[in-house]
Amino acid sequence: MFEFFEQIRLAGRAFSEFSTALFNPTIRLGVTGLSRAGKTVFITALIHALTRGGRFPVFEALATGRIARAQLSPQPDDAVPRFDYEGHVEALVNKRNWPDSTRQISELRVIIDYQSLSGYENSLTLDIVDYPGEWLLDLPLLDKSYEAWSAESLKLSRMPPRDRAAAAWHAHLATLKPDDAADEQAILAASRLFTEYLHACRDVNYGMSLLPPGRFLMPGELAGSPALTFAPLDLPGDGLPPPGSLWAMMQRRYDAYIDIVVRPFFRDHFARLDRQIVLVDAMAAINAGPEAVHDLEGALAAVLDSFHVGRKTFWGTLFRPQIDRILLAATKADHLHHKSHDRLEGILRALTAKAIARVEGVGAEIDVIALAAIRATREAEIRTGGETLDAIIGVPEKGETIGGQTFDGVAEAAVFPGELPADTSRATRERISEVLSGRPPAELW
Ligand SMILES: Nc1nc2c(ncn2[C@@H]2O[C@H](COP(=O)(O)OP(=O)(O)OP(=O)(O)O)[C@@H](O)[C@H]2O)c(=O)[nH]1
Ligand SMILES: [Mg+2]
Repeated sequence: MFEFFEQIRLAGRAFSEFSTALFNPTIRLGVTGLSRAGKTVFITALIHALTRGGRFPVFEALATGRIARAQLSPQPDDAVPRFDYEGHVEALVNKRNWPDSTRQISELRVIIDYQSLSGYENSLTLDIVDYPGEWLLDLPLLDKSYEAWSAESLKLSRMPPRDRAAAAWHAHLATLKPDDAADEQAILAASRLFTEYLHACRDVNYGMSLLPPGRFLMPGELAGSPALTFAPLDLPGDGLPPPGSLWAMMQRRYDAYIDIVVRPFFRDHFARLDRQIVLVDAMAAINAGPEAVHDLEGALAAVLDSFHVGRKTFWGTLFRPQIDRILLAATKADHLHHKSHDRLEGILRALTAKAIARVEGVGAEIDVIALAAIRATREAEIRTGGETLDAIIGVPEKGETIGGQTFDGVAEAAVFPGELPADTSRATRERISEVLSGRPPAELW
């Protein structure tokens, strides 16, 4: 059922581009993406292909030589968990299950020996770092005050469809007076309702992506700590918080979040990366509707801005981020017929055009591709009447419902994913949303 790195045409091109000119013998490659984007599957497939001497095109262009061998090596950072490659291969290949969700940073070192065209043996040390994209969304907070963040978060939460998810939190917020004495119970309630709102936005029905602070959704060992117990307040446009007030307390905790969570991530991880792959599940947003697509566009702009922001802040000048190449990849392309891959790529390109222009202005190169790390489907042509339709056949997950039928995790389904809009080069975001919302729903054969 699963075939690692099935040669989806497009994956090759940009990858070989992406990995050329590696003069530096040690490369730190960050792989990120929002939750469920496909990070774990992608890294597992990448390492599998490398260590099994796969014909995977990534490093073919590495000095246009050939890979003699690639092997795993103990990873160098003592404080970072190892990427559980063996566990994930076991799940994917032997058990035929998708890997469990991962909620923290992890790392793996691969040493690649290759022969260059001129016949020399060379070796490249590749450190692959897997971290949640939600952490990137936090980077703009580095130079944002509590007041500015509060105002932005509130504004966003008052726009549809977020306003519906925010109703309970807004009702509580209306009872809070920023200048009143700080009250732990009120802060706890505000923080809980705000976190529930963030979770609701992330829910499948909304599919929202733009959700800082990232750790509110994946708190890890910080769950329940004061640094994660705060929420936006409806504040006056200017002024200072009275000492001992609710406002002062929220502000202090927001600052603690920056100190304890955001700055160490920037310094210890982000600023040390050389290359970055950002995986995007554009299909999920497209399926959730135009609002989710719009929101994804905002989240991607924020993600790409973090490469830009990182450089111009005080912290950026101290720990100069050195990422010079960014690859944006639309994942799970095997959910579409290969004829639509160009279009998926085009959509991702259109969604990120403005943000890309900004990042390129600071000297990082960006490329966009569509790829499938794993091919879990096959393509077929189905004749109905006089027409031949392109279909995708696969096994929907247990409990998944398509076209009103609920699947048991064994039976196959054929879907017609429909056409993605073709010409996105000149298209504006509104145009894409309009086209997408008019897309016929997937049909069950
Ligand atoms: N068809 C297909 N599905 C994929 C592919 N990659 C990922 N998926 C699906 O997407 C889900 C999430 O993939 P993961 O690799 O676990 O995603 P992640 O970004 O590591 O997710 P978190 O660890 O939860 O942040 C998987 O369980 C699969 O259902 C792919 O190449 N093809
Ligand atoms: Mg993962």
